Amino acid sequence: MTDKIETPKFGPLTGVRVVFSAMEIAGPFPAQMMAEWGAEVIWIENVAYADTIRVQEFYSQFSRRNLHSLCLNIFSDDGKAAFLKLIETADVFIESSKGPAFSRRGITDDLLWQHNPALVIAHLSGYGQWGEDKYINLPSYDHIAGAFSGFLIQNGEKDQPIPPFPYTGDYISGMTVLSSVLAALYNAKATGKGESIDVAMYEALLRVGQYYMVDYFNNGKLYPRSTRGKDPTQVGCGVYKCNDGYIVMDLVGWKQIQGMLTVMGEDHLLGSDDYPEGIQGIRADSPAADYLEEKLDQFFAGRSIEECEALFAELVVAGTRVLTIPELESHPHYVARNNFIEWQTQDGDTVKGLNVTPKFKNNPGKVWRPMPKRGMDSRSIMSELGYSDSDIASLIEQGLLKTDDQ
Ligand code: CCQ
Repeated sequence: MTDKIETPKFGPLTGVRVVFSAMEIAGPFPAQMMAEWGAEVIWIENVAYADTIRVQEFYSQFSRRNLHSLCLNIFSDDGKAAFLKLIETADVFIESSKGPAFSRRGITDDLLWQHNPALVIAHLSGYGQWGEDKYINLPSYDHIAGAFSGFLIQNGEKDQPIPPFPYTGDYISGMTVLSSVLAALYNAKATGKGESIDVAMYEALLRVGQYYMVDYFNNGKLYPRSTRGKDPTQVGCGVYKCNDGYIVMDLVGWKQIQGMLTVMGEDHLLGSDDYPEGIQGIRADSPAADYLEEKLDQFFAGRSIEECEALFAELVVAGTRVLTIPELESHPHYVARNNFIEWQTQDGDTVKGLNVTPKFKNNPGKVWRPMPKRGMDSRSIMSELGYSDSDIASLIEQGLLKTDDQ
């Protein structure tokens, strides 16, 4: 008989079992975060082809660590029976496919709840489980969700929308799954009743894209996109070029505005009707906004990054250099907080990546296992579900189950 899978006990989610059927970034992201916080997480891969993330040599190692791999055709009769047995052992099931793909193939929420009434189900898709028929079955990736949600049109430069890389829409969608699953899990644990959550990628982005958009709904105002990395609504907020690189500043708060404008010799503007004493921010549609932005550009262009950082510290203005990736890797603050770690892959190679975030004081998360090979845990999981070695061999023979040693 094959051994059962084991997950060490650690983190705030110890004892929680999560099953997911998803690929790339958005759907796996919440599951893997939970795995780093102590949940036992089973990654179901299609037998027909692998999760496309596996072609990314290092990102796959980073984004699939701590997981168990089951490679099963869940839509065949025998595979579906095994999948439903697995669901009986789970607290959470996450899937990310084209719209209502699961219910279309007979795996409805009601069927899942017949097998496990307390199950929290999250469906992640581009456009949601219901709505206009034309949209709900369409495929979606980061850029599609960005374009459809009004998020992309707000990003980039004046004359062209530019996506906020890397793949912001995927991570925001994944974060939406993560937070909603945890809310539903809290309720399911208290009541014994599960939940089904419909996360549409475009809605996740629509939710976080409201800051400027709500003005349009209420007064018809549309903001221009950024010019050279500047906030379209506030003076003194955004990216500035020094004589040796880039800094950012968010000039917010009366003391900060007063301090900065005094150093620049522009404090004569303050105390007027347009900029009365005590203002907390300088609106980009105020009379002297363009003048001040030009003065800020000139001010920073004549100084080094170090001079600017020293000034920010002195005036208690929020600002910092724009760190390059090599700079952040060796930055003393990163080192002090142990932000990067190394671990061994299944093949014994060393890989380096981000440590677990955020930091839980009482129940810290950890990295305890590298990315599993495809189907590496198929035997153990099926054995745990009551399948004998010969049952497993038969499923493999029929091409419904894969293991890493075939
Ligand atoms: O966007 C992301 C990263 C991206 C990076 N980059 C910009 C570089 C591209 O930004 S992550 C977000 C990805 N999008 C989503 O998660 C939204 C919802 N999902 C989808 O829209 C589609 O699943 C997606 C991602 C576009 C991929 O579509 P696909 O290539 O057709 O693959 P699939 O849906 O995973 O699976 C293909 C088939 C499906 O059957 P169908 O085509 O008849 O509907 C599926 O049901 C089936 O395989 N299947 C399985 C199975 N798992 C999936 C299993 N275990 N057993 C049997 N069948």
